[in-house]
Amino acid sequence: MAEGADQRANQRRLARAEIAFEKNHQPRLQRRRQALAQALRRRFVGQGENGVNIGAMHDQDSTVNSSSLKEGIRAAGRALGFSALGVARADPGEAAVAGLRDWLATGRHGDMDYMARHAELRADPRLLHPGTLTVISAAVDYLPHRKSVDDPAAAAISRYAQGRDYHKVVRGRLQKLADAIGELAGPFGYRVFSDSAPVMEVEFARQAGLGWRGKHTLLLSREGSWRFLGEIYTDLPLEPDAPVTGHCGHCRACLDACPTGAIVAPYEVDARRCISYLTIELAGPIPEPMRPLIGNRIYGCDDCQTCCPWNRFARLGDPEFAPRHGLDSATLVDLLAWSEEEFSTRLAGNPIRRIGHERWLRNIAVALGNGPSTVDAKNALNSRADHPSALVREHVAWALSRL
Ligand code: B12
Ligand code: SF4
Ligand code: SF4
Repeated sequence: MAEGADQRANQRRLARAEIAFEKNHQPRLQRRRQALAQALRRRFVGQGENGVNIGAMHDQDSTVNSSSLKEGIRAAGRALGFSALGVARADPGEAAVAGLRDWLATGRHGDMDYMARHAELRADPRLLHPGTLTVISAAVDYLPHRKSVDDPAAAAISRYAQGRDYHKVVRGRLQKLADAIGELAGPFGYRVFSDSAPVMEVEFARQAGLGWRGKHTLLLSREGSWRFLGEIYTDLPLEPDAPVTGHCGHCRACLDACPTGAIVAPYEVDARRCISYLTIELAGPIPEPMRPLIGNRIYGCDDCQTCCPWNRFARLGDPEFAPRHGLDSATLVDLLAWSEEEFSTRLAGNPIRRIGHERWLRNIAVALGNGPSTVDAKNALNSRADHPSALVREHVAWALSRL
């Protein structure tokens, strides 16, 4: 899962605008921070148990050491349905940036050009949003209330994509959280994200104490990993939380469970082998040797999380993400029959819509080719054999050759 195509164009525009903003509006930023300092002084001096250090809030070494402001932010976060919230400095650190560079240098991002193009913005929050001192990292749970149907003729759609589009839901909530912070602290500079811009989301969540990095590279906690992440970049100099220690121990269940060997070493995913990349990010043909390994997964993959022992303790997800349109139980044959119009209307507000009807058909054809050789499956594939898209036709022919 990654920042989508529509967001990529936005990123470019925003990055240019933000850099221009940085050049032209430094004095305005300074004034805004001074106003913020005064607001904080008014609200928190004499109130906080730890006192307030706002005299030197213009650099990363100063913090508003006010537990009452942070407690206020946490309480607002809980009221808005965030399952975890923490604070990190706006600096991913050398090790994380070196990891990102190594990953890019070895080509593990595949065709996700935006990962390479925006590496500098990703590595430095102040380039993406000038004036950022702090990252407020927050999580929302999405584990569905019931298990998906386990049947090779059914479509396996990853849990995160069975309900409403998290990009909008999480960012909407973060905006409300930012409004609540404004009520507490007065005017402040900020920008909200959830998989919508070049941000090192897992690393900041780790630093903010929301959990540790599992060997599958996702953020993992004692309440599991079925969580979306989102952030507020802000010029509030809040005191960072402490990271938690990792609890993967000797376990390697996710490395062993991965159907394609995409977790090439602990904490290293080669996206080119990951089913999530192959079914969502990759625009062209799915490499033939990978197709049989995909099974009936038509959008993303959950295997490295379903096998994880910590997910036994996961909480049920937010009702916003409850499965819609039977996406937890639909058959491959039924989904292949959806017209382009049905695809667009039924999946309005769902992240799947972003891949478009052509890739949707490509993925379902591969899954049918991996499934049982039934008359229904063959008829369904034959009905798409003359599809105007060469990509769809080739995947349908491949599938028919296996049934
Ligand atoms: C690109 C991307 C993908 C790509 C690449 C995945 C990946 N592991 O990098 C693909 C398309 C494969 C993908 C898949 C999925 N994704 Co995704 N993805 C992202 C995205 C946009 C960026 C992640 C990133 O920066 N990758 C770059 C690499 C370098 O980072 P990394 O793997 O975390 O590696 C770090 C270290 O492990 C180390 N490292 C890595 N490789 C190497 C190599 C060497 C030699 C060294 C020394 C170090 C090192 O350095 C890195 C920096 O700290 C984030 C959103 C965001 N903006 O952060 C969502 C995000 C990570 N994805 C998410 C999800 C849910 C998924 C899926 C579960 C979706 C699904 N069900 O199909 C799968 C899980 C696959 C997996 N095991 O990672 C969530 C994770 C939530 C959580 N609990 O952590 C995020 C945070 C989106 C969100 N806002 O919720 N994703
Ligand atoms: S999402 Fe699936 S393919 Fe990707 S790393 Fe996890 S188990 Fe492997
Ligand atoms: S499956 Fe095991 S190794 Fe993988 S993330 Fe979970 S605890 Fe860590």
